[in-house]
Parts: sequence; structure tokens; C-alpha cells
Amino acid sequence: MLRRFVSRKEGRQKLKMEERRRDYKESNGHAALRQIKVDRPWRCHQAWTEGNMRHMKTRLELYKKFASNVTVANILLLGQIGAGKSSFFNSVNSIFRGKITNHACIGSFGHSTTLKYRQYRIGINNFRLCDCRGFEEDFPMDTEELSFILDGNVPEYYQFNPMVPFTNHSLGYIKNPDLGNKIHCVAFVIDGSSVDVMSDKIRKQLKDLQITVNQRGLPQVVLLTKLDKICPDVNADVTRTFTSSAVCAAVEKVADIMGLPRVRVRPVKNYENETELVVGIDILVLEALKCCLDLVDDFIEEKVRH
Ligand SMILES: Nc1nc2c(ncn2[C@@H]2O[C@H](COP(=O)(O)OP(=O)(O)OP(=O)(O)O)[C@@H](O)[C@H]2O)c(=O)[nH]1
Ligand SMILES: [Mg+2]
Repeated sequence: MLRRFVSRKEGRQKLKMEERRRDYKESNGHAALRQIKVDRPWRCHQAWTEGNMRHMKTRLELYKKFASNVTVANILLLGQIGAGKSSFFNSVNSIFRGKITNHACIGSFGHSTTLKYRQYRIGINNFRLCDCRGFEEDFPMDTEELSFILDGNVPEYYQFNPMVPFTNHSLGYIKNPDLGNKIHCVAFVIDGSSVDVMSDKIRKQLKDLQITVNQRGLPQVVLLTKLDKICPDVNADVTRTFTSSAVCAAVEKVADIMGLPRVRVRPVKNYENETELVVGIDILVLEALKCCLDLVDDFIEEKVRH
């Protein structure tokens, strides 16, 4: 009975999404799919060479935290279901392992694919990508639950239940986490191809979560995924990301929605259909990761000083 109810509801949601997409396309003359190539890149970026990619990778491998009680930087991936949070971890992991890996379960199943809280450490690197369940229109993420995650009270492998959020009575509650257990940077993961059809409910959820993040003074980044779906040119070759007006427009729109400077919106293409690593994809992912780690440094420095 519940299954039937849920699937009818999902069907309605899908229809609503399709309607919004259609309306948008009609009113914009397929603007989202039309690519106007700009002559000059709209943002300075790393050269798309293998040597440069290797250099970036090495620098991140050498990344170290300096505060005594913080040895590993914790970056939380937060976003709507299917935005590409787990795929981002898989992409980073693939780059550092030197081959395509699918360690984290990914997919589009109507509800969140990620059901457990995971703190993935990539190799022996000094950073962790913390992956959690995605929120939905009708199953928002509880802001109290987010507070516990940010403050380091939630144990790894905690099983999310949208009906029963985490509390200080939940199994495994970590009582006195130190700075090393807390989140040091939040990366909002947003599906670039759905920015134009983002519902008011999802916008409101993002804003509500952002308030909780802001209360802790935590730095924020947006990982704008699925660039290949925004622009056919980028789909053909990711090195066209910074000359794509469609990607530029999506970055501006998301910066506006989130109230963040444009530079905090990092376009990425996750590994999803590739069988081999691609230098361009690596560079976008590594640039995004570096941006997060630079912000972690500033945050921890500030925390240690006060
Ligand atoms: N084309 C394309 N597909 C992507 C990209 N990133 C992720 N995907 C696909 O999007 C779907 C959802 O990706 P996930 O990584 O599972 O998304 P998630 O945010 O972890 O989702 P939940 O765990 O359900 O909250 C998968 O089918 C991925 O292959 C991307 O950059 N481009
Ligand atoms: Mg996931």
C-alpha cells in the first residue's frame, strides 16, 4: 500500500519536473541547450595539460593540516537526491587511484541512493569527503540532524531515516567531538542541468540548510555537476567549460540562488560514462577539491587562533 502511494507520488513529482522543464524550454527557446561559444574564457583556469593535472594531484597528496588536533580535513557533501554527491567522491577516488572506481553506490532510484553516513578518506590523503543522504521535496533534511553532522556528533555508518532524524539519544551519538571530528567545509552539490527548473521547495531547503551552516561560520562551496548535460560542447569536450556561455549562465544563477560569490561555484563533470580517466575531468574535479581545502585551511586557522 505504502509502495503504491510512494510510486504514485514519485510519478506526480516526475510529471511536475517535466512540466517545469517544458515550460522553461518554451519560454527560453531551448536556451539551456543552446551553446554560444565565447571567445575568451569567463574565468581564469588551469591549463588543460597532463603535466598540470599531475602537479595539482601531487600538491593535494602533500596537503597537510597544521593544527595539532586536526589531522584530516572534513568536507561535507550536501545536496538534493541524485545531484552527484557520491559520484563526486567516486571521481576524486578514481583520480587518486589512477583508474575508474565506483566505491560509493550511485544511481537514480526516486529516493536517496546513499542511506548511510560515510566519511571517505581517499588513500592516505589528509582529507575526507563526508557523504550523506540527499534531500527531496517531500523528505527534507532535518536542520537539527545537519547540526549534529556539522558538529561531529554523528558516527560513520549511521543509517539515515527521513522519518526519524538523528538526536542526542541516537545510537552511536558522539558526545564530545573535538575540532578534528567536525566538518570544516560544506560543499553544496547542485545538478547543473536542473538549476533552471529548481522548485521553490528545494530552494527553500537549500536556504534553510545554509542558515545552519552559516551559524557555525563554515565556509561553503557549490559543486555544479552534470556540465555535460548543460552544454553539448562541454559534453563533447570538458575543456570547453570555461568558454561555454551555458555553463557561465548556470554558475551565475547558482551563485545568485546561494548568495555566494561566483568563484565559490565550481563546475565539475563527474565520472559516470567514462571507462578511462580524462585529463580535463581530473582538472575540474581537482580544482574544486583544492578550493574546498583552501577554505578548510582558513577556517581551521581562524578556529585555532580564537
Ligand atoms: N551526466 C552526468 N551524470 C552524472 C554526473 N554526476 C552524477 N551523475 C549521475 O547522476 C546520478 C546520481 O548520482 P549520485 O552520485 O548517486 O547522486 P547523489 O547526490 O549521491 O544521490 P543520493 O545519494 O541519492 O542523494 C547517477 O546516475 C550518476 O551517474 C555528471 O557530472 N554528469
Ligand atoms: Mg549518494
